Amino acid sequence: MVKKFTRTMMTSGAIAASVLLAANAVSAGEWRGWNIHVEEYPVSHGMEAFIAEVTEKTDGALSGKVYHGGVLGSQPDAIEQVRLGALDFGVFSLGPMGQAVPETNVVSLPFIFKSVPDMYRLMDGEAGEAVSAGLAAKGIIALGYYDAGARSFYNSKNPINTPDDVKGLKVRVMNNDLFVGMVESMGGNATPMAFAEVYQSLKTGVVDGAENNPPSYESTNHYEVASFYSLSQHLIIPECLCMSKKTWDGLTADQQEVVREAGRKSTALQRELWQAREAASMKTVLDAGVVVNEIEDKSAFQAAMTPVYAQFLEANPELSDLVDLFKAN
Ligand code: BDP
Repeated sequence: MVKKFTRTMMTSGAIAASVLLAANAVSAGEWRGWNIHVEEYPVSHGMEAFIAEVTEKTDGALSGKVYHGGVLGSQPDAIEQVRLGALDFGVFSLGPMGQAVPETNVVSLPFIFKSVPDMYRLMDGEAGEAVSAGLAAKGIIALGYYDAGARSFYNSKNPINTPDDVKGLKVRVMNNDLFVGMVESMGGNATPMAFAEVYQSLKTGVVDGAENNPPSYESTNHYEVASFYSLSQHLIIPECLCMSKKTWDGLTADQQEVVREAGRKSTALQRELWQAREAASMKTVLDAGVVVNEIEDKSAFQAAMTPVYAQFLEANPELSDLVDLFKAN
């Protein structure tokens, strides 16, 4: 009698599961990955390579789908969803992660890295481990730090050669008070805004400019509506191939090793693709007639942005050792 009852329960459970499957059109256990970029982008290729490797190495026991183009929502929302386990993985700029994970703010300080190779070295070493520990404490496992180059200002009004040229400009920034302070330190008006809204806002004059790396400036077509690109290179912000700790904790030790290795490989691939894409994006915008100006001596920008450090350390005194660790290397 008891046996029969159990079997009946299992059968109805299985039926319920398959109904659920059909409704979601994703197989059970298939991970969902969030990506803000278009499919043809180094981040996107890195994520696809990651999930392909995980699937192959586990003979399909683990699999997933990457949702490109931000269709699963805005970046700040997606970060929360990965923390909660509603999304399994994603690639996030550390820029908008500061709200949730204070340690990530350190890499959002202007000119904290001297160069992109320095960023690699630091993120792959002790300093990066401290950031990863901060992420883990907030429910996110960092599987690797992708390259996002250096961010520079662009706008529809005039070339920016000195901090004074930013005065009065309405500049879109990522969602983080640090970036608001950064633009205000030069007398500009900062507007935090979702990435997806920037093109229209530039076009209609809601903002005069924004700041980003060449591949994002190009792939979003922002260059069509803001054709002065000034190479201030004030921010070098890495991106994190992030997995939800909830998903991670459900894996066996062997599976975790497979995922770690796939993360390492995907990071190496993304960094390689990034270099080529940066050059290609610069060529595209130059061919389209964008006025690009180099800023040989960036010391005036560095000096103007110095108050950002003081404000940050005043609000986060416990992070001053980490700031020093990044600065000393
Ligand atoms: C791009 C980052 C992306 C950000 C975007 C932005 O790859 O994660 O959302 O900048 O400015 O470079 O919002």
